[in-house]
Amino acid sequence: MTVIRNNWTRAEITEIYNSPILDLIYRSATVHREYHDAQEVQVCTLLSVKTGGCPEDCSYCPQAARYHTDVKVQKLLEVDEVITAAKNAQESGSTRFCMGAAWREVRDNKDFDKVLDMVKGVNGMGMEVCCTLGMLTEEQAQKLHDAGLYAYNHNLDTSEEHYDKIISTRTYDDRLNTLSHVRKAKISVCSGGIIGMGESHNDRVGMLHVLSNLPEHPESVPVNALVPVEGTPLEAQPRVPIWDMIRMIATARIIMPKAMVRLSAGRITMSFEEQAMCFMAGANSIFAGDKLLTTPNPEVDRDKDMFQILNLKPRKSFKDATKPQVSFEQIPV
Ligand code: SAM
Ligand code: DTB
Ligand code: SF4
Repeated sequence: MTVIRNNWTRAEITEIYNSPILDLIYRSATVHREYHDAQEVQVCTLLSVKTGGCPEDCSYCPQAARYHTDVKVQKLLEVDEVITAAKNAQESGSTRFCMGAAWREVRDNKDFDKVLDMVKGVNGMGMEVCCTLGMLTEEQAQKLHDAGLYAYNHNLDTSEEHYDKIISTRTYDDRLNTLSHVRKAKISVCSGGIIGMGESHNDRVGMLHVLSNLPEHPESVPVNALVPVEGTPLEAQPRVPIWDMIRMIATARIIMPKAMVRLSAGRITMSFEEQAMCFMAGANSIFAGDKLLTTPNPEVDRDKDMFQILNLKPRKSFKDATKPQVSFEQIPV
């Protein structure tokens, strides 16, 4: 059995990332099969509960107030609107529901109380509930945990060296601190990044190095391909080569064998064959539904066809949890 290591060196990760592509895929597919059922892919749904008007300057993001994009500002949704969306997601076969807010950080106010109610509601339905709300204090993480939050998404996005070319309004250490608050509150950690933002291969290795050397690996590592959005500084970035996506996924799988590696943003421009290679390399989750937070994603029916062709089956919720919160019969895709 491949051992779980938290002491990978940058040189070792570089060597894996640069190995001949077919050898790399063979190795990652082997590690994947040691720890996971290779036919199983988790289907997750995203909902933007508060959209746009964000004070941060993340160059990739259509929700930053300072860039002129087509995104319409939408204040925090009502709890019942969110519950209805979660029910629809569950009925179409989703087992994780992730709520995103275009906030720099959580503030202790009525909006946060409302998010806590959303978390309670979705957890009560037997779905893995996840949030991505920006920076959190230890106390806020604890409150989310007490409300039933299962996972928190907070991406490192890129390497520490490339970070200030992408974002200037918060630091890498801010991100790491939030991750440690999430970990301390016993919430499952979801953290990964984006490729295709003008970073070097070395930057990608750098990000994977930080993630794989955390005291505990994130349970979930999203690998996003940049979705370039008109009006953002990265609007003209070329599409990231599929081979780079595969190298990223395979390397993440090899160095963090137990993590769920999520083939996240960017599927809209990928063929079934390209996505199949990503699953072969060890990706085992997708976001379903025709919208991510604000950008397009493949239609549910198209993904159903893909699951059928590739003989994939949706994974049940709470599979890795020591104590399943609620036992619930899932509706198959
Ligand atoms: N505002 C919170 C934050 O930044 O932590 C949560 C929401 S934010 C939209 C969640 C993540 O979405 C970002 O960290 C980034 O990795 C990803 N993301 C945003 N825009 C993207 C884009 N155009 N393409 C790919 N990923 C993107
Ligand atoms: C993550 O790593 N990818 C998802 C989720 N975490 C929140 C979000 C991708 C957002 C893509 C841009 C958009 O739709 O606004
Ligand atoms: Fe705001 Fe998050 Fe977008 Fe950055 S990624 S601009 S913090 S919504």
